[in-house]
Amino acid sequence: MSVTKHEIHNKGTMREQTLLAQQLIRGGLVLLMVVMFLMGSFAVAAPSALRITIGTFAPYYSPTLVHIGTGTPISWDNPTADLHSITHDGCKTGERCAFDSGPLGPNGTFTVPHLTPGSYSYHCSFHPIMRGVLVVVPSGSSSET
Ligand SMILES: [Cu+2]
Repeated sequence: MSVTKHEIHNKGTMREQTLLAQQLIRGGLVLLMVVMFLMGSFAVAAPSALRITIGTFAPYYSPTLVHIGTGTPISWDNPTADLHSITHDGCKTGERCAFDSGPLGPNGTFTVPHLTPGSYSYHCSFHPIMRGVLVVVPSGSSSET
C-alpha cells in the first residue's frame, strides 16, 4: 500500500518536473524570439543602399523617381552591355555638381553614400534620353516609384 502511495508521489514529482522543463523551454523560445526581434530592429536601423538598375530601354533608370532619406546610400547597377553614366544635371549646367559616376561599364556599380536634402535630376552623358530624379528628404525613410 505504502509502495503505491510512493509511486503516486513520484509520478506527481515527475509531472511537475516535466511541466518545469516545458516552461523553461517555452521561456527559452520566448527569449530567443526577443533576441531575434532586437537583431532584426538593428538590421533595419542600419541603412542598406537603395538600388537603381540601369536598363537599355525605358525606364532607363529603374526606379526613375526615388524619394530617399539623407542617410541612405544610393547605388546604381549597370547590368547592360553598354557604357552609361550617372551624371547630376548640375555637372553640365555649371551649377553645383553633386555626383558624376563617369563612364560606368557593364556589371559596374556606382554608389553615392550621402546627399544633402534637395531634388537631384540626373542623366546619362552617353545617352541624354536616359533621365532620373532623386528627391532627398531629411529623414531615414525612403520610398520609390
Ligand atoms: Cu546610357
